[in-house]
Amino acid sequence: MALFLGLDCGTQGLTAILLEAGDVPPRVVFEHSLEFDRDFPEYGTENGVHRHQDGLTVTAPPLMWAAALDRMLGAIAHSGCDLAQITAISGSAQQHGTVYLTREAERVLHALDPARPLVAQLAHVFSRQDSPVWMDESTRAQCDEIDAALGGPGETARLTGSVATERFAGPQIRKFFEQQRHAYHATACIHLVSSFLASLLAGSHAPIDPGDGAGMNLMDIARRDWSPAAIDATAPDLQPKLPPLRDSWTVAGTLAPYWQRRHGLPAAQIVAWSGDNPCSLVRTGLVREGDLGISLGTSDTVFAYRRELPAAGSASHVFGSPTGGYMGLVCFKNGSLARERVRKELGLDWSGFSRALRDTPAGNHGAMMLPWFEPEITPRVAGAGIHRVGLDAHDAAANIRAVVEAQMMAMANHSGALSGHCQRLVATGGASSNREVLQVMADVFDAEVYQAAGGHAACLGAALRAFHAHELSEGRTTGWEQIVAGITDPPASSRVKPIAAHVAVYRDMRERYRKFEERMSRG
Ligand code: XUL
Repeated sequence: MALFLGLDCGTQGLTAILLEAGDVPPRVVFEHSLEFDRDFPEYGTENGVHRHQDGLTVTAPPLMWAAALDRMLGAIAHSGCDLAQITAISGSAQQHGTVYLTREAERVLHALDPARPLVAQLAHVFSRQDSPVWMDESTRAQCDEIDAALGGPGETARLTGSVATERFAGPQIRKFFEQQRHAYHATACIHLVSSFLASLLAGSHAPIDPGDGAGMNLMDIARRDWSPAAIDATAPDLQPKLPPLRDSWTVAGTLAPYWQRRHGLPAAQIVAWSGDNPCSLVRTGLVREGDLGISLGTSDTVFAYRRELPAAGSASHVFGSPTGGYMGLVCFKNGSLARERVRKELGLDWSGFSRALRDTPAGNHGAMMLPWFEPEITPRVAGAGIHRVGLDAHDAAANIRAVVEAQMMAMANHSGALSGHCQRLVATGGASSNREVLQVMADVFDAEVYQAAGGHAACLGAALRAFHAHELSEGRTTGWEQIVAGITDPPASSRVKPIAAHVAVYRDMRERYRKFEERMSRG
């Protein structure tokens, strides 16, 4: 039975899923995760990243991602699965991060020696040892320059799907050009994390897909091709450094001889990788309009599928959907790390966290918190800061509720344009297994919430994309509804219904929260 491999390089770790699919309903047969901090301590990351002293710059070593990929394929080789059945491989990665490669990279990728670990051979391929990642907020000046060159934020959004955005690849590339001009000119190719890892697997430069490509402020969102105007506004001589943009179902090559000989894997198809949010869109079954996806991961994101190109707002983004069409997305930086911080500071385990939500009333007696443990993306808040009203910092249960209510109210308030059309919410990510959290979500959004079955949404989405691309390459035009049938439907038993009395409480409270947020984000 054919196997399809999905990989997901998230902020904090790398996950793999082998999916059996084809003549039988799709089924996960192997799953494995590596954590960067725990499994690769030599790179000295904290939650998968390096935070710099300015409080704004956040990077990660691309070599660490390569080391993880090598170890993961070794684990797959020892999984006991019938490796010969691995037919196609695709992937998902944290969005926006950029990887800068020298001219030497192409030759090295073609000639990887299976007798030596991957990282030992990548010493000379990087023109920049650190990759800025999605948590980086250090490019405000470059965003303003790009917006000004393109005719203002509204024009940048119309052209690229987003206003110039700090974490996006374009402003990051501009900063690199401005601050490390020599290294910029020594760069032959700039990849996203997704296309970089696909390139390692294929042994040659892989394309970028419109799902992840839209997170660069460089792609013309309507044409799904590079925008010469946006490229000119970003940095000189940039066009030749960008990999081609290709459909998400493009077969970029076959698994390079390095992986075949080193790990005994077959010459499987390498399908273009995409971003983690576009892959989660597939996994949550959002291949048609109607549902709103909410991912509670390192970042919290709200997203929806759109057939026609929607307008981007000042906080929302439009990406290409890897199924064709578009996806709208709003991203919040203070996601799982904020929930974790409060839980740990108050000395609770996860069952204590749930108990705190059960023991406190909807609306928290009017108490509210702005949980900006990190500078926030939505709304844009340049400096970290926790703000409380009517909330005793030592009241553990009330603080837990305050964080969850704040996150849900912020998501509901900022995703109005997306949620307006949606009938139900599909939640995914670590915290979605917590029914108390989902109850707050249902009450704040006034909508039924379902939990996507199983974890690792982006990874499974990548495996489903590998399956879809393989079908196409065999001339079978299996529709997306068929591809996701039987695996993405959230179980009916996971449904959480809104409670009318709570909905009424949050209707008022959302407005008070909006004003509180507006006041404090102005500084
Ligand atoms: C989306 C975003 C994050 C990362 C997290 O715009 O920045 O969700 O993709 O991996």
